[in-house]
Amino acid sequence: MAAFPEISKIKYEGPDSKNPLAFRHYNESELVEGKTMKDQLRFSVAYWHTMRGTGADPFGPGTMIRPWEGAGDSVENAVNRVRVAFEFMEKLGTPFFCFHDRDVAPEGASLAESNKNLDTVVKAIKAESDRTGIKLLWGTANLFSNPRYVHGAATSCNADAFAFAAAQVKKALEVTKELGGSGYVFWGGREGYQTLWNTDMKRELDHLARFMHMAVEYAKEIGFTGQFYFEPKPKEPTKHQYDFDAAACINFLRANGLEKHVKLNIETNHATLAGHTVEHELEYAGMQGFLGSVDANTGDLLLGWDTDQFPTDVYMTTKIMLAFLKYGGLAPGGVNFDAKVRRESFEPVDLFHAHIGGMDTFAMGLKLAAKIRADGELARMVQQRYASWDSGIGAEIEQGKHNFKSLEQYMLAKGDVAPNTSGRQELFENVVNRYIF
Ligand code: XUL
Ligand code: CO
Repeated sequence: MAAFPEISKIKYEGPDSKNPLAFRHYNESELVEGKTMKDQLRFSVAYWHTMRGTGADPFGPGTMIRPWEGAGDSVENAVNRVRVAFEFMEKLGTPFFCFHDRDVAPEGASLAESNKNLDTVVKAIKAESDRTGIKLLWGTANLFSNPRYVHGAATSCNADAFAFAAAQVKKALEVTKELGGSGYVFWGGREGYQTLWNTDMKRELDHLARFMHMAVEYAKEIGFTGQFYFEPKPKEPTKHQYDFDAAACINFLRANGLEKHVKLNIETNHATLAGHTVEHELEYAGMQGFLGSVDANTGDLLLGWDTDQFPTDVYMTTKIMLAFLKYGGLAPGGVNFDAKVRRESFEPVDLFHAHIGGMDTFAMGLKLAAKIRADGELARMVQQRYASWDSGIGAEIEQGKHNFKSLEQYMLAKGDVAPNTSGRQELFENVVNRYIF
């Protein structure tokens, strides 16, 4: 029985459509910079939010109406939920999905039982994936919900928690490989601390590095060739997460010899919680060769926590896609909607509205980014701003022909800096708006 009987395949109807269950901008076969929108954007549904989100918050229980959830947290229901997930994705037209091990299958009474449950559900996922062509973008393990991870997983003070986490990631890598996943994500979960009084930070970070190396080694052993990603997040659940932002993550990877194996999965709301913007994080990662994938959502600037809302801001998606086009596209990463419908949006159809809005906003962002790049005006204006580096003293400094003494000579002879030109921020903003409206 269909879970969404009243909804048929969501189609592209063009910008003038008023049909709420149609795309106005996401036209999967339309070419942008030589690739289809489908291949440029590589949209992914997050299993944990879309299939497991209940709407519970600290003040009350779940509110979501999900008729297919009748049988509760059983393996049987987990298998049935897989069919619902694929019906949803088929109707939506997303080519990928992402999951944590514990999103798709219930945890059993022992590790062996949990693995068995996972195998049963993965078999169902494999069948649905083969039937529909919808693939796993990346897999991951939930190393934060179970109370055994109260002090973290790889950074726990309890070595057994580290060992259990290792076993869980081993299995998660195996199923990710089995499903043909193109990546594997490490998000810190509870890897961080609440107070330094009880924390040996150096020891915990050394353990985290060892843990990641073990994952890289095991991937090699089983022939998993997907991309590893590290996902920055500054706080929540711990006060101080070790994977604070792109800079902290890249430093950790380089300091521990992991830079060849791991790129970053940048999440919008995590960037803003770190006091950055998503474009800052993408540019920072991109310029150093660490740009991998994106967890698409948005926060609420009036709230200081991870609200994981669906993105509807075209300026933001334009900036995200500008960064990705600049650094060579998203593949093997993608645009994963790590976003949830609001607690008040509890009907199944709201899942469609949320994803359609996010996909259209990203499609629009992609088209605008391509237009901005094709036109080249903005790039020319930036280049003009740095013109003093293109010839004369600037070019000589960039070529390594100067030192402090020669520059002192240069300035003694010249007297002072050539007049600065205006930054023209408002003009830049106006030029961007020219593409947008
Ligand atoms: C948590 C978060 C995670 C990761 C995967 O804030 O973003 O869902 O994306 O573990
Ligand atoms: Co995320």
